[in-house]
Parts: sequence; structure tokens; C-alpha cells
Amino acid sequence: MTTVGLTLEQVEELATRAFSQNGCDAENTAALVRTVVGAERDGSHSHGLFRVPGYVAALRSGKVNGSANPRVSLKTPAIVSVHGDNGFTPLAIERGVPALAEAAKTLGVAVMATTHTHHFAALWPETEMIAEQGLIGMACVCYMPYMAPAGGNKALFGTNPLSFAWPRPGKPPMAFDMATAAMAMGEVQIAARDGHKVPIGTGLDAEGRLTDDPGAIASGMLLPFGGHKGSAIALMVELLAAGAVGEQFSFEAGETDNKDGGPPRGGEFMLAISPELLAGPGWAEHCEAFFERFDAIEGARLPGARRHENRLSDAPRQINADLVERIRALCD
Ligand code: NDP
Ligand code: PYC
Repeated sequence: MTTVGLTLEQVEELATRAFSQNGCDAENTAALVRTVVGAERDGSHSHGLFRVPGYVAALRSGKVNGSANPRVSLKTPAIVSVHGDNGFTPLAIERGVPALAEAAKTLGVAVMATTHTHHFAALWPETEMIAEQGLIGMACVCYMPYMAPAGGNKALFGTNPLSFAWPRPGKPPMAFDMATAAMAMGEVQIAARDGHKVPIGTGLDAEGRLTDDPGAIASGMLLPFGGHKGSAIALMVELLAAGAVGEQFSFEAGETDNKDGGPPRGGEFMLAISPELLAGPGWAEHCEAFFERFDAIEGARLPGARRHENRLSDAPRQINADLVERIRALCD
């Protein structure tokens, strides 16, 4: 694979041009660019520049509103509702999280239901945003039918990521962010692009046979991680991110989407909890002692530690050269 080195400033400039020259207004562009730059900065390559052609396709087809003006309201004191105005999710999240955090700090727990949005990114930006307010954060979204339930050979679930972030005063939050599929579709697509096989158990071909060919899985279906256990979590994500917030299940998104390559309309479920109100003063010291025990175990590392280490580097990021050319062509 041929790569080119781009500084984060160059990533920002490239993504800004791609979005603003394809119908995204300044506020939506800035929010979207923050997720792309954050992903490249942290080494979340399947959800940074790799997603730009899909974002642009959705702007060009008119599926996504590049001038979306998300509206935040309270359904009850503990339920924040964000109507995304059919835009990409990042601006809706940035507008909604302050209200979610305020409600959780006052009431101890609050939920945010986001609807009429298009999510194509990682979820750690939103859970870290909550944890940076001293709150426990959780978020999940569904997508399009890419994954079969355990034991089945018909796609019903999205790759249904779940992210959880824990506040650590004076330190970056502990945040995990994982697809409930054995492998995120973005990683499968990158393996196909780069000519790599994937482990048996990642997915099935269109005829329902196990395969290590990522291209056959991309046109077939993924499997959940951990068999029936991952399948149950993916099921929970469908129910929270679609059923509970009142948005499309992955199979419904598969039926209504225009298949332009960009993200379908969907919702997001987010939860914020105040450890200060739940456990009381002293929670942070108690939990830091637990993290010390964790860190003392040789060979173990906290989820998110790889990203947070990457974040500290100011070296240029190595990006697939064909992708950079493809994005430049979208800016003309
Ligand atoms: P990974 O399997 O790479 O990682 C999942 C989590 O496990 C991360 O928090 C990671 O931390 C952690 N981790 C990885 N290796 C270790 C280890 N050895 N020890 C401890 N922790 C570890 O992620 P996925 O491929 O499942 O997902 C990639 C991204 O795709 C996610 O950001 C997800 O949100 C996104 N996605 C988005 C979808 C959408 O619909 N919007 C759908 C599906 C996925 P670290 O990052 O530090 O390695
Ligand atoms: O990588 O599975 C994935 C994915 C779906 C939507 C955004 N990312």
C-alpha cells in the first residue's frame, strides 16, 4: 500500500475543502472536520478520511442536509431530544451534549435521544465529550443490515457500535468503542482494499458460507463478536438506538436508504450518569485505585490507551495515497 504523510493541519484543510465545496455550510463542516481530524489524530483510520467520499456522496445525492440546524429540547427534565434536521450527526451531538450534561449533573442520570441524523463516524468523540464533564458516558447507534444474528445467515443488525467512557480527573477518560460485529465493516473494506485476508469467523459470503475473503463478506454479511453474547449486545443496540429513540432499525434503514454510499438516516442513544451523585465524594480516588490494580497486570492495557498515545504524536499521519487523490478529486 502506498501512503502519503499528512500533518493534522493538512488533514483538516483537505476535509474542510471536501465538505464545504460539496454543499456543507461552515458550522456543519467544522463539526464534521473535528471528527475526521480527531480520528486521524488518534489512529482510528477506518473512521477518518476513509469516510470522506461517503460523506460527499450523501451531500451530492441530497440525502443529507449540509445546512442542517439541529434543534435541542427537553422531553422531560431527564430526557434531552435532538432533532438533527437530516444532517450529519456531529453538529447535533455538539449542540445536545451540554444539555445532557447539565441534566445528568442535576438529576444524576439523563438520556439523549438523537433522531433525523446520519452517523458515519466513531463513537468515542461523544462519550469522551460526556466524560470530560466528570460524567459516565455511553452511546450506541445502528446502521444498515450488515450482520446476521448468531446462528443465522441473514443480515439484520448493523455493525452496531457501543462506546462507554469513564471520567478520570486530570487524565483522559477511559473509553472503549467497539463494533459488536467481529470486525467493523470499515476494517473489512480496508482489508479488501489492501489485499488482506480476515480471520475465519469474521463473516459469511452471500450464500451463508464462512470465508476469509473480506470482499465476499462485504457483499455477504458479518457475524457478531463472541457468538450469542455479541449478538445479544447488537440486539440491545438496535432496541436502544432505534426502538427507544424512535428512529429506524438497521433493516428499515436498508429499505429506505438511497444506497449512495453515505450513511442512512438513523438515531443515537446516549446516557450520562453522575458518579458524584451516585457514589458520592471519593468515587474518583476509589476508581483510580482500581485502575492502578489494572495497570499492574503485565500484558493488559486499558481500552483507548492506544488512541490516547497516538494523540500525543505530532508526526504526519500516513494516509492511503489513492484515498488522498480520490478526496482531492472531490474538491474540484
Ligand atoms: P477495535 O476492535 O479496534 O477496538 C475496540 C475497543 O477495544 C477499542 O476501545 C480499543 O481501544 C480496544 N482494544 C483494542 N485492542 C485492545 C487490547 N489489546 N487491549 C485492550 N483494549 C483493546 O474497534 P472496532 O473495529 O470494533 O471499531 C472501530 C470503530 O468503528 C469504532 O470507533 C466504532 O465506533 C466504529 N464503528 C462505527 C459504526 C457506525 O455505525 N457509526 C459501526 C461500527 C463501528 P484502542 O482504540 O485504544 O485500541
Ligand atoms: O465500520 O461498520 C463500520 C461502520 C458502519 C458505519 C460506519 N462505520
